[in-house]
Amino acid sequence: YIPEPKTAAIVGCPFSGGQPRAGVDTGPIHLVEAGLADQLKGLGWKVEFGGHHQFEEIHVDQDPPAGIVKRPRLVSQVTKEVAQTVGAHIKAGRLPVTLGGDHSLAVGTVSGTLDVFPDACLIWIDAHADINTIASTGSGNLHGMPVSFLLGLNTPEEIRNLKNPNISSENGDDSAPFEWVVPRLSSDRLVYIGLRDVDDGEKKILKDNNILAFSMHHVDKWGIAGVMERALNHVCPNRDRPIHLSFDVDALDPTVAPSTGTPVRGGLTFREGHYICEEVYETGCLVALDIMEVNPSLEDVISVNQTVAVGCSLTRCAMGETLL
Ligand code: 4U7
Ligand code: MN
Ligand code: MN
Ligand code: MN
Repeated sequence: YIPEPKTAAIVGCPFSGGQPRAGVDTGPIHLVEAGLADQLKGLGWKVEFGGHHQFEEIHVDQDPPAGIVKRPRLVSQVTKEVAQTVGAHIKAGRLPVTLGGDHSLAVGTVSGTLDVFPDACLIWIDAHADINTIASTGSGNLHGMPVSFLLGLNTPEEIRNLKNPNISSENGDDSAPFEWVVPRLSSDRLVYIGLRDVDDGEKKILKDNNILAFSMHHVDKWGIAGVMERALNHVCPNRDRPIHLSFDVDALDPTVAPSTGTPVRGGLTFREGHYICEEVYETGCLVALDIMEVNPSLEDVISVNQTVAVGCSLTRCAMGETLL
């Protein structure tokens, strides 16, 4: 699946609407300014980068919460555009590298991948499961919910109710937020690694849907090599299915990636994180990559530089950098 000649497209997504903390929208700018494009060129990739995505704002007044769910219109509109962009890059033979921005963006990136490769599998690296539904979310932050939309865990009625009856869109579009999402992901093509902060409601969803998840406990028990082998054997048993890798930097320990909005101690080491990326590259099946939740406005300059550098090196490892 690796395009020949090796061609990548950087999709910079300066977006923070899926969670409350400002600053995560500057993540992609920092990653690009750190020289990510040149670093990938150094690995033999042709790299396309036409500037960061320019999202149209929806004023908060025009986007009140739907029940507890915050900014449904904005996040839906932005992720819909991202889905189109990511899908178009894959169709054109490019590997999209989406830089976040908050993890709600993955509603878009994964939808874009599944539009082109409906049989693709999803490897989700995160401290969190991001699988809260409209019914289960306690925070209402959409960066904690993308997987529920991709799997179709929300009912049509729940999605319909995300639309505010008092607000009509300018272009006469009467659809509800996220009604555009085709839930093409199946629960047996999804695997998690790195979990350690999963809400009770999410634990039940994972069980009910029989979703394979490796927490930090499993990483301790089997080592990252044992976990990766099990994970790949589950979602990509013959190493021939397209893989979408969605990497939330908060999967890493906060000592490794401190500048992120929802850090949780006890995370992946520097090497464990990079090993995951190296193993995915070795399958030859990677078709899309997300690097998410880098927030350069959190912590001190040293922490920010460290987090940005780790985002770049994870990307390089997923795109073929080797130690020898
Ligand atoms: B991230 C949370 F309640 N589960 O739903 C929620 F703990 O993309 C956190 O993984 C979500 O950073 C974290 O808000 C989203 C919370
Ligand atoms: Mn997370
Ligand atoms: Mn996440
Ligand atoms: Mn986070």
